[in-house]
Amino acid sequence: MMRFWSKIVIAATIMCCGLPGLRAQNPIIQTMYTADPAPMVYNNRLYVYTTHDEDASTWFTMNDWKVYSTNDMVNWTDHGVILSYSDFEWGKGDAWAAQCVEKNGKFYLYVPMISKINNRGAIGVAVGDSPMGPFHDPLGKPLVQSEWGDIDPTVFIDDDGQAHMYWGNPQLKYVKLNEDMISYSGEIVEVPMTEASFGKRDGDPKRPTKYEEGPWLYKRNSLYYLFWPGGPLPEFIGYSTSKSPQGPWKYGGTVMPAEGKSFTNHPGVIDFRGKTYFFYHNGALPGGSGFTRSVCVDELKFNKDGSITPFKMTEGITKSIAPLSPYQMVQAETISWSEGVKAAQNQKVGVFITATKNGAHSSVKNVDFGTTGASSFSARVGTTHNGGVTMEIRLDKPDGPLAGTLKIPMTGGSDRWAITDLKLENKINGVHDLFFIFKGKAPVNIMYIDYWRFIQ
Ligand code: FUB
Repeated sequence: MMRFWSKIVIAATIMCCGLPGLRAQNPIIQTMYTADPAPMVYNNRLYVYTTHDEDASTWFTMNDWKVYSTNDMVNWTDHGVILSYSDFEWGKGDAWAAQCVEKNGKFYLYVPMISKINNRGAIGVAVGDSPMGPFHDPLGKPLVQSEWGDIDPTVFIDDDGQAHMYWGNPQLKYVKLNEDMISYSGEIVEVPMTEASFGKRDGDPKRPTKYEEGPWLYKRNSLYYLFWPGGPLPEFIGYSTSKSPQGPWKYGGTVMPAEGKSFTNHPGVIDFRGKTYFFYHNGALPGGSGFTRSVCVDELKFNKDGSITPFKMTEGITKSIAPLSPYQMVQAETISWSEGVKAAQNQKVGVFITATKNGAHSSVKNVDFGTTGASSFSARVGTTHNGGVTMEIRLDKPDGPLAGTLKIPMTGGSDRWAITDLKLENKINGVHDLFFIFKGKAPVNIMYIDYWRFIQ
């Protein structure tokens, strides 16, 4: 608990710092607070599992896990809440940093939470048939639980099929998972916390090394990397390397210095279409703090010898790596950048977005209309306001050329929707960024939108 209070003090002292210039694509999710990113590639699509800081949290108020995905590194689709601690009979709270891995078409989501069994952290595993679940708890009990420190699991399946799991704060722990991925063999190993492995921390006899929590196991060119948030707080991200997934680990240095409004950070590293991406979190959204965090991504570059030169948080990946087709149904919660927009989900339509104020906007990047071009537009929308609510479609910038204005009919609630069509005055050809500008006189909750598409 002492540790948490010291975290709060540090959070308060750095609250004023902010992250000047951090805009553009980072944070990648603007419609709610997300943290603890855990990327996974499946079927040539990149998924990122996140935790979820509740709005206006002043503590780690975290009840569920979410997943987002992208095909192009700039437009991210929100797949909603996929699991909560309350889906575990033994779960009591604190849906903290998780990781999902795929094996033989099954998805294993390793999740830490407080257990009802002894009121302490424990790690469970939920299994699903798709990256979005539904997930269920096959064990009905924790996969691992000791007296202390069981948080932040990372699981890596090596080329020989063996799955390795690390976790823990402040003690790093390790175990080999069995073939079934829901049990383990051998004793849980307490990794020797040596200065050679994790660097020397000054000033805290209880934590002699820099390692704090949140490990991420990754392999590149036969070298294993363990990325981890390090202290003293605020957390930087450091790394250690080894020729074996079981160590011994050699401290490599800093990957990302501590920065910004969040006193925690959390690494997730993945290869996707020829590049390596480094996910982390900060407090850069409006209202952001150590308890209202946001997931970001940057490219990770290695030196020739495999070492990493430290780099600072950036504005993110600004260039799309694949076009977005406007002629398929595009979920409105596929977003490159948004302001004044919140994501929600219900039984009726799944995930959708709400424009919370007049002038709020959402956008997608690199939309390829081709040479035939688009002649009309259709969207599933709704509002509770009677008249005067519109959605402008603008090209390339929030105040770019107006392609059309959709009038939003009053439907009466987010459980009632209308599919509304618009004939465009001029065809749209070529590649554009698209901006949807939501307009209405009401002070809050102007309208909601579930999906959109253009027609040729
Ligand atoms: O998000 C809750 C906890 O904060 C995570 O489990 C840690 O890694 C830190 O990010």
